[in-house]
Amino acid sequence: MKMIVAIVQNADRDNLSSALSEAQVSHTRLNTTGGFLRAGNTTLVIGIEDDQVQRVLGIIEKACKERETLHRPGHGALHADAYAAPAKVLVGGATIFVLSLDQFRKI
Ligand code: 2BA
Repeated sequence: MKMIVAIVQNADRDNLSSALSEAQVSHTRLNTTGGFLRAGNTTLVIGIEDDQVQRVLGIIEKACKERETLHRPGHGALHADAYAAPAKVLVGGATIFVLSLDQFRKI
């Protein structure tokens, strides 16, 4: 059994959630905030059998796009110069952790 933790952009979360549901993949959506941009993103928690991991990673890859966003100085991690120009930052498709689980139980 594995747990996939996938951090995705809010713009992709509904498409991804629908695709996972269509594929009958149970998942939980958490509202989260990126530490660098300090903007909202979504973290999905997915408990899955080992042999389904690649299928789920494929669904995530298909639904999540890379996007350029502006990091505005004064917001987030960079506070050095309030007059500095916004910097372009590439975000996504998804940041994914695949963890081995000792147990998976529903009580
Ligand atoms: P944020 O922390 O808000 O980061 C947004 C984007 O800013 C990142 O996109 C990356 O392109 C850039 N970035 C992050 N930290 C940076 C730094 N110290 N210097 C320069 N640029 C930096 P992604 O890599 O696609 O990450 C998207 C979101 O995934 C992150 O949002 C964070 O919530 C999560 N994430 C990424 N790597 C992680 C990690 N190793 N552990 C936990 N969460 C992670």
